[in-house]
Amino acid sequence: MATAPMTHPHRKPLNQVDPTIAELISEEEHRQEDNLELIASENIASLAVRQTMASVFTDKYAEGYPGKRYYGGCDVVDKVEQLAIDRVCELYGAEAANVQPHSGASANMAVYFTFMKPGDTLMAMNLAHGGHLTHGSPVNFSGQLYNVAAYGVDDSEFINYDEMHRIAMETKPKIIVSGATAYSREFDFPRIKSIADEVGAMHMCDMSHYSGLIAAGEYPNPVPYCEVVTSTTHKSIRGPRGGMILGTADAIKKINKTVFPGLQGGPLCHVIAGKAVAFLEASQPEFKTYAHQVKLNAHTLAEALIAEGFRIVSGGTDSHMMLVDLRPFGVTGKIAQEVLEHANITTNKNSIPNDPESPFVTSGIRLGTPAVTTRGMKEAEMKQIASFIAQVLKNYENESEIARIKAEVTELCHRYSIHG
Ligand code: DSN
Repeated sequence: MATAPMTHPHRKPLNQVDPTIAELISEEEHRQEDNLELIASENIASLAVRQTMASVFTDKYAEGYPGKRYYGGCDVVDKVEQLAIDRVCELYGAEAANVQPHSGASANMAVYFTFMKPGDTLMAMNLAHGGHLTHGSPVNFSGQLYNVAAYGVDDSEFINYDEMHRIAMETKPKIIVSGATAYSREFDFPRIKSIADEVGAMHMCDMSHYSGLIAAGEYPNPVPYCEVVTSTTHKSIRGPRGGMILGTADAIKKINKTVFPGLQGGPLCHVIAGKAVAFLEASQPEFKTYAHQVKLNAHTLAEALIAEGFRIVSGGTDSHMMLVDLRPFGVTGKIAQEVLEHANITTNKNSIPNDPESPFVTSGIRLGTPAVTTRGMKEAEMKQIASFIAQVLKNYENESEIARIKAEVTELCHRYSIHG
């Protein structure tokens, strides 16, 4: 009697192998579809990027660099990694690049390990004014291994470059880091480069937040003013989750040894392939239109929130993000994040400069427009979102009002699907 051919377990689809994870993927897809994503560091990767990430490149070991690998069978991944390097150098006008860092944090670590010894001075933006954990926070390796000199904003809530200059002269840092996670204004890269030159420091920019805007010419490009530029690849640039380092040929030659074999083993070839796709996408005219709209949307959202009675830190934004001071509404960042989530609006609580609340409570939320712009939303929707936020925070103890607003948010989300 003939028997039905068996499907080899290796060929079975996910829903047959692991229905639990298949169901959780579907749950997350629905969450993303039904929620307004306003976390400034998140975005929605393209189908092409996601397909690449799920490709056979996940199977390949390729320690080393194109043309200099430790394992055989690397001729195809060599082409992929070289393509990613060439495309990213072209995109930002960089001499050289390393596309292997698994994250922005490991990219920053590779630069510090290459150019500093424990005890050397690292100068970067104060975390409480918008800097990042890897810019010298005491709970991070960067604050534990290095002597940290922080610069920040003054009463105008803009960076005080005279003060940065004074601190650099006094502390003589090895590296001055520009870039931030919660600073919405433009950095003056030529000024920072001149301060760095004067004190004999290297200028490194962590452009993670702004990298998509920079690729599209919508934010100043730090590359001509830095020895090294690090970035994540999944924020405004809209690629796969990961990191990268750009720099002079000389700097990247040294950094390459730190990334591998210094810090990492086999590169994530499937992610590097996804980065190559994202760099191609970011070089297209459609991406310029997208990045322009991201900025326009952020500006519109900030203005509409001001009209609703909120205070925006520094009075506005030059980028994709803003910090909202919630004190006029009498709510903390912690409460705002929670109640907005009940109305399907995803944000993160964030300290504002000189925040009287602790970092676990905060007086602010950080908002960004990259993800909602990817969905196709424009100025009219930003005004609607500002109104939703104000309505939620004015009625945060009123469950039926929150439910009503949630229904309107969901309806807006369904008009702008994450699937395009
Ligand atoms: N977690 C990122 C952000 O939200 O800005 C920084 O690493």
